[in-house]
Amino acid sequence: MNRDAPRRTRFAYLKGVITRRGFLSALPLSAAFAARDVAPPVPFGAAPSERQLLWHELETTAFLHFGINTFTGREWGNGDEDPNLFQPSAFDPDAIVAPLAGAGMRGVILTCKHHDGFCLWPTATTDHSIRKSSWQSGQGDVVRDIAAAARRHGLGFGVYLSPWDRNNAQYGKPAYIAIYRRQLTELLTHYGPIFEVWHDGANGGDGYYGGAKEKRIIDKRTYYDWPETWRLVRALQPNAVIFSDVGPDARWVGNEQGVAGDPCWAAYDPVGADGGAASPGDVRERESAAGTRDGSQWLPAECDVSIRPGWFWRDAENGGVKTPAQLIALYYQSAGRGANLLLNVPPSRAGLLGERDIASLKAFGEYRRAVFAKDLAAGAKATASNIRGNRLMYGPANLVDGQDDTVWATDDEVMTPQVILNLARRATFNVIRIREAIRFGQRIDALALDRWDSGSWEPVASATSIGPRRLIRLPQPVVAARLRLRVTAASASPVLTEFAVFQEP
Ligand code: FUL
Repeated sequence: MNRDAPRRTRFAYLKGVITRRGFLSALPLSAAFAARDVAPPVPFGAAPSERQLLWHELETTAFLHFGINTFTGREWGNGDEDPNLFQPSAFDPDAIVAPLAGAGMRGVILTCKHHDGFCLWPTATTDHSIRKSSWQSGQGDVVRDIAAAARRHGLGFGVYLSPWDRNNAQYGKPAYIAIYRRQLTELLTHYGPIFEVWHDGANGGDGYYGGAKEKRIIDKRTYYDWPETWRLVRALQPNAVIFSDVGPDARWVGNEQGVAGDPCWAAYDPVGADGGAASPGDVRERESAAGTRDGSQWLPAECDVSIRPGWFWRDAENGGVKTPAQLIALYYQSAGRGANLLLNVPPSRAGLLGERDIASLKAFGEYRRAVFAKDLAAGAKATASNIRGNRLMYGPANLVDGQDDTVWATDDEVMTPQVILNLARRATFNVIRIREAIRFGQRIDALALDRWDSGSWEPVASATSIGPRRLIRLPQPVVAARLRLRVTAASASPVLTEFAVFQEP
């Protein structure tokens, strides 16, 4: 999986050698010479592909559950709906996407087809689609419109295509797999770059199935021949991250509450419910939240959760929209543990987001901008117990330079180093952000933080897994003139890119 990804120069750590050459040449010749001999750290364990590195940077993304269920009030449509029920009266893709962008979402995934089989684009594969609705004279294409709006607002666009199809007469037979792949091909070739392809684990059961109205159970391990479908995705959209219960790029976190495990390891070796091979829809969910410390695959967690009680819009649930405080708490429990948050905000029958949903998104976005705009440790004077090869390019100043492509690294045998930040001015803070340079794998097992304000070190917090991002939200603000980060356990010499502190308003 890591081999076929294109190289991304922006993450080339050796770039530092070039950009800092002017600085290095000001050093005594011996130091500059010694520097040249230091090899970068060797990645530890499973490490992310280029497409996964890009995906980690998204941090928070949005889900849009929209379709025939929006008009029937159901969570799982049976597949026997009249397509003409799909009549969003004031559909406005920009009005849907703009509040998501305002909340800091960097991608949006649309339910192009849910379990009912109703397609939101004019597919050639079935009549159970938007083409059979009189809406926009049968010319409507919600996939096209949301994809275009996402691009206008700077968000990536992703597709959810339910493997289970309760409408299709062929479901359960080999012919349906060919149809599913044709649908995927349409989605991956007509709508520009796709950042994520989402395969649901809910598979097989009662349905309409072209009028057969029966129960169809499939073998989750063999029926879909997932490896072949994923080869198709790779061929059509090489940069798209493929999500399912078992990856191959991102894993379901194992719950629909949006909460990652603590710890939450990016690596994961999924096991089927019966202890055998795992597949989408057949995984020991309780193990998905934490992942596998020494797992063989980089399969980071994605935390899906709805802003409303249900995945689809229902007027009766307007009172259950999550508050800004709830969204903020979820952010710390998902993105703050190194996972990505996938927040569902379902459009209404009007084809718009609800007022309360928009208000919560707005406040969530304002919170994020207010808190994370100012790193109070930026520019602090940093000293470390060890620096890899005594090289400036691996020095602790890289933790507070605001750049994600510079690192503090230690010599290979130094597993539990510490770094001290002398803050430019005494700071009051209650949020801490630490990032590992995950290109080198997830190396740290535990760390502790201390503060110095009046003559002694005092413990502030501790954490286990770090990965792409660890946020610690203290119950009360604390004051510090100096900060100390102690790596207390590691599986390989630490490579960190950020140590930042912030103050909630
Ligand atoms: C589940 C589905 O069954 C729900 O309807 C929803 O789409 C959720 C995101 O995934 O497995």
